Amino acid sequence: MDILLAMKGADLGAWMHALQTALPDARLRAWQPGDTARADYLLYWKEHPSALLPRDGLKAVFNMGAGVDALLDALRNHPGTVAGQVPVLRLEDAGMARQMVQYALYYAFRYQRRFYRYEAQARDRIWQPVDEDDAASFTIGVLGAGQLGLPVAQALAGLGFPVRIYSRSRKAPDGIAAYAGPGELLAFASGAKMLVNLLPNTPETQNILGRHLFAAMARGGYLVNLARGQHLVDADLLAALDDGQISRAALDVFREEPLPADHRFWNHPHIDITPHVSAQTLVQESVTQIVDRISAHLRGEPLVGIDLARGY
Ligand code: OXD
Repeated sequence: MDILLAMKGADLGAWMHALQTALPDARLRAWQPGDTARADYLLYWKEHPSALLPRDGLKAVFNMGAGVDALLDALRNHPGTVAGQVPVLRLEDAGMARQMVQYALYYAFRYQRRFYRYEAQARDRIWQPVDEDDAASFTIGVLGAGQLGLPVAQALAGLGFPVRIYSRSRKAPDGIAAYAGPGELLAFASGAKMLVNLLPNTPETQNILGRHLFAAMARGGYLVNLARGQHLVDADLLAALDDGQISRAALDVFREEPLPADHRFWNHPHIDITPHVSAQTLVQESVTQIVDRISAHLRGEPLVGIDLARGY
């Protein structure tokens, strides 16, 4: 079996070691420009789209991150790729949900308990309690009810926050209020103290984090964007922060990455920035999943890919 790794920026030594340990007989190779040779499985992440041209034996493409948008763009926009010919598989969580939960909980507490204000006060040696919100009145809206959104919503609800969830089709576990589709978006955001974005990046969801949504939230609310920079209207966030409608935002993703040195977000006193690290693809967890899927396929089970038209 030939496995081709076309994964830009990845530590290929670590991936190859984990794969070879799990599949001792597999032949592994790293993609190089011009490589159109046979491969049974392709592991792809942000590499040049020509890695996605047809090749003998190809049975599936694995997307090696949480979001499939970059892979779908490469498939659609580069002529002659294997789009529609072989399934595109996403990793089912692979340790990413756990990391997203950690990130979201950290900011929920940081904002609800106003830890950022105590940090600022401590720099000036100010000993002064500030008004905090009670968790029971700190309503959090989670946008996205997929493999990442659902566990985040459940974890927040388990800690006593009132939680709502927004998605394309209504889905939410017990105890979480579900809102579906654009017609319910403003009702979902209405009075929310914090929004956490975990939506897929599709034409319908781009620019969703904009002034109408912010205006529907409780005054002085908080925003946490863990999905894609394309979801956020940067100028609307800056205006909402200046106006006080939003108190603070935690941003892990940006329209342009790395965030350009002259971007206004960098030095904004009310924006917390992290460099797209909210959930990283963990080698061992991912390899275990890939090997399980390949083994099931070798036993004759079909490989079920994502819906390319829907975009996630
Ligand atoms: C992503 C990732 O899709 O980093 O953003 O996995």
